[in-house]
Amino acid sequence: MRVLFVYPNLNTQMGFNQGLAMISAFLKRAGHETRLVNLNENLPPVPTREQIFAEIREWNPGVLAASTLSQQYAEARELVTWLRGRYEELGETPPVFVVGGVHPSMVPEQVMADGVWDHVAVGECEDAMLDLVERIEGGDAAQIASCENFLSWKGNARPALAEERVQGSWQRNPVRPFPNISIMPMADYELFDTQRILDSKNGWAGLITSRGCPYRCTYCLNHEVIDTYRADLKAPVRELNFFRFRHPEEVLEEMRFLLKRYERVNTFIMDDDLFTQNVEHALSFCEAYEKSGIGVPFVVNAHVKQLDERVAFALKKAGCTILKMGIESGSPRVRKEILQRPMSDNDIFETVRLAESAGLHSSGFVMVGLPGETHDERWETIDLLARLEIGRFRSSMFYPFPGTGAFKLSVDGGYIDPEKVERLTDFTESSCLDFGAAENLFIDKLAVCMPWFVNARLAAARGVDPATLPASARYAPLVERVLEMDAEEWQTYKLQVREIDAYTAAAAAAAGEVHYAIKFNAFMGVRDDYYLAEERAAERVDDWVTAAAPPV
Ligand code: B12
Ligand code: SF4
Repeated sequence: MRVLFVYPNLNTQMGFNQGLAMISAFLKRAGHETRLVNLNENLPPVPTREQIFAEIREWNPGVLAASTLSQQYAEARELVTWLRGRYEELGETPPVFVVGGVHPSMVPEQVMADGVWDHVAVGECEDAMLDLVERIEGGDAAQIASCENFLSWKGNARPALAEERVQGSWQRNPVRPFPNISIMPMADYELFDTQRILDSKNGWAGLITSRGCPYRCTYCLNHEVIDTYRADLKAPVRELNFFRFRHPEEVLEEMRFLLKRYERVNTFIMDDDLFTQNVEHALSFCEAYEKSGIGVPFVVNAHVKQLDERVAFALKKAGCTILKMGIESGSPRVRKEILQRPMSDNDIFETVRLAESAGLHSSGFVMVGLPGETHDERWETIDLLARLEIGRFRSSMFYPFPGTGAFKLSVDGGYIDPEKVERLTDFTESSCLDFGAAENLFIDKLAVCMPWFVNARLAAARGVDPATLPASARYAPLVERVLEMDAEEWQTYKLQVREIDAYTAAAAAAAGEVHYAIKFNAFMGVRDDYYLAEERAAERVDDWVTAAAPPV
């Protein structure tokens, strides 16, 4: 059968979709044909709806399958609603419409209630999608409607009237066990315009060596995923085999393929939720990678509660450059009570120090605008970053993903702004929570200028006079000015923040001051030693900065 995938990835970060690439590999291995409509403004030309419709009619797939995260879902639903309308106008039968991915997995009943899909997928679907496609080919309605991992209309008959497409008219079939990722075919990179994606991501290629995570942070998908599998399979967590690993040799084979098939791959991003969690897996991968001689730098994710010293040094030896970890908030209360992410300040300090002593560049994620967080607790995040002096940090606006515990906290606390919640496609741009005008303004300022706030607090964090730490003296007046601005003045000023940051950071660098600059994207604060070394390596640094900056 022919399956046309749609990835509605507009106005958000560009990304290769591993999930679709894996499903496509499974389908192709079984002899089916696949194609992709990848909607992203960075991959022009973006086809219009009419062009997509024309492609469907020309290629004539049996199934149209969309993959969506939460912020991509509205686009997918609107496209399929429109396609259904066009088929109706022509009196033709449309393909079978299926949707899967993180959003449908988190709120499947809500997605089914939209009434536009024939099947809504829950969980990891490599085997499940193949099974569904083959049942559709078989044509037996009862078989199709009862396929595991899907919500389907009873008798495979989507009611003709919208008012009949309600709870009770569909069945929710249980999920099947998690697929065994150690025996899977390689992701289908040919499905995507992979060379163009790699080029637009500066040669950074994402790979996965494990799936799953043992934690249950309220803002992440994993607690809901595991609860769904536990309920459906009626088994305790330890029997579900959620946290799974690929054999290092399989990952190396995929890396070699990427290097041979595509040009300019210069960094591998290991997109595992937590690469360092299983010490044995991490050590065996590092050893195999080092022996392989592939030698391309790579970056990994870690939890601050789990970085074994042997792993830290093995990572460095194997070529890992950056260790990324979730810090999320500077307040231990917020981490424990709101995020369900109990970790002490000490855990954070020890892990960052260990990473840096092993020679890894440390990188932390923090969130601003959390529900239930006080104004002072927001300052705790700034102060923790200033005390930590981590290599870099990325601050994101908190976005409550439907189906998560944090979404419920946001609704129960009365924080959700219903107008904004559907509209946002990229949650770094603004918050969909409402904390009142004054606090909303403060949060927006934090999100845009977090590195300035951190720089201003560096001296206090070290307990020294700002005069002895000039970066604080340099940035403190900027922060004071930002804090004094009302909403109107801020709206104009914020557009100039990158520019002001560029020249302020250049002056701080010329004077040899420890500081963070906004680099790589609008939400990343990078410590001077790292970005200057990188700029020097790329010979991009201005002459006058090179002359005045201290040796790295
Ligand atoms: C790698 C990754 C990225 C990469 C690549 C993203 C990509 N599109 O693949 C990068 C760094 C670019 C990225 C960016 C972002 N990410 Co991200 N990312 C991940 C991560 C860590 C792994 C995703 C992955 O590859 N999983 C492995 C594959 C095999 O699983 P999968 O994609 O879910 O697919 C399976 C099922 O979902 C299902 N399925 C998927 N599609 C379909 C379609 C059909 C028809 C069917 C039947 C089944 C099906 O079957 C697949 C195979 O098993 C996840 C966390 C996680 N554990 O999932 C977060 C995650 C997906 N990211 C998230 C977010 C929020 C983002 C950003 C918005 C962050 C930001 N502020 O910019 C951007 C959005 C960019 C974008 N447009 O995709 C959230 C999404 C939450 C939500 N409810 O939508 C997640 C879940 C993390 C979290 N906070 O919980 N991300
Ligand atoms: S540790 Fe990371 S991947 Fe695991 S549940 Fe928490 S946020 Fe999700």
